Amino acid sequence: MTKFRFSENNNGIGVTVHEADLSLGLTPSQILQIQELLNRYKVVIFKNQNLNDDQLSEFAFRFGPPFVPDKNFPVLGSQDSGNSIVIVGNQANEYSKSYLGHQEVLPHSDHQWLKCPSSASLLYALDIHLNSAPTVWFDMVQAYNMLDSEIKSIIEEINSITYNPFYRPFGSVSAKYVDRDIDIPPGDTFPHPLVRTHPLTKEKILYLNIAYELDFVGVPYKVGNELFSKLYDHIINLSYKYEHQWHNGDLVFWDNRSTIHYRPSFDSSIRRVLKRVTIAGEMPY
Ligand SMILES: O=C(O)CCC(=O)C(=O)O
Ligand SMILES: [Fe+2]
Repeated sequence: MTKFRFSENNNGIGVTVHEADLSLGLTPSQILQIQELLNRYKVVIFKNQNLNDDQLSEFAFRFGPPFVPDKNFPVLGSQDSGNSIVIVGNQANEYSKSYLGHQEVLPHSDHQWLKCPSSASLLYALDIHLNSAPTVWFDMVQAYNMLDSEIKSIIEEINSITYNPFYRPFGSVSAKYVDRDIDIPPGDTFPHPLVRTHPLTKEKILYLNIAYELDFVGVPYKVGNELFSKLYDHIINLSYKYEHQWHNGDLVFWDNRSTIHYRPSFDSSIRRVLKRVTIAGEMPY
């Protein structure tokens, strides 16, 4: 087979690839096709996969090297050093430890607080029971495009700092514009452009999470806080989203530069276990 058939979802974000058995490996033209689909649709969905850890990593690392956590800067799963596969689950089980529990996970891009945040990630559904939570991805290229030109010109010049939530008790952080005169969150910080450029598509991206503590470099608190709440409302009301209802065997590959993702809370007694593999990225520009 040379190229895969695919069908797009609504709103330009999300595409489902048909009749792919990723355990068989990929031809160069299929790898290029999937990269093109990721660039264009930002979230690429494969159904009914049956992959062991080697096959999962082999698929993922066609698209870039593994993201390796630096022990000085905590991230999800970095306690298990050396393993590039992290369990995203609500019940500890035979798959070893489990992370992220059952609580709401607010809209964020992974590792935005690091010098080099990851470029993309994959979640592979292993054990999903009825009525667990979906995952929702927001298209942050469209979030940028939909801003009015005045805001665009203001934010073009701004760098933002996302504070590492893993220095705080797990699950205790929610979106908050930081007042540096009162409290500076712990940990080293790495400012990044609030409007970043996608290295492959050259598109501009509103690079802003609405999940963690953050601020804008050199911007007075009041001005920054107002700007943040405007951008927050803008993102919350964005219609360019893709919501994925999980089934066992689903593999979802997403662009972590051009999207943020969200998960609602769900009943802790409903089992929901996925494996996540993450691909390294560059310093945003
Ligand atoms: O559980 C989910 O749906 C998403 C979790 C998440 O944010 C992640 O794996 O990066
Ligand atoms: Fe995440």
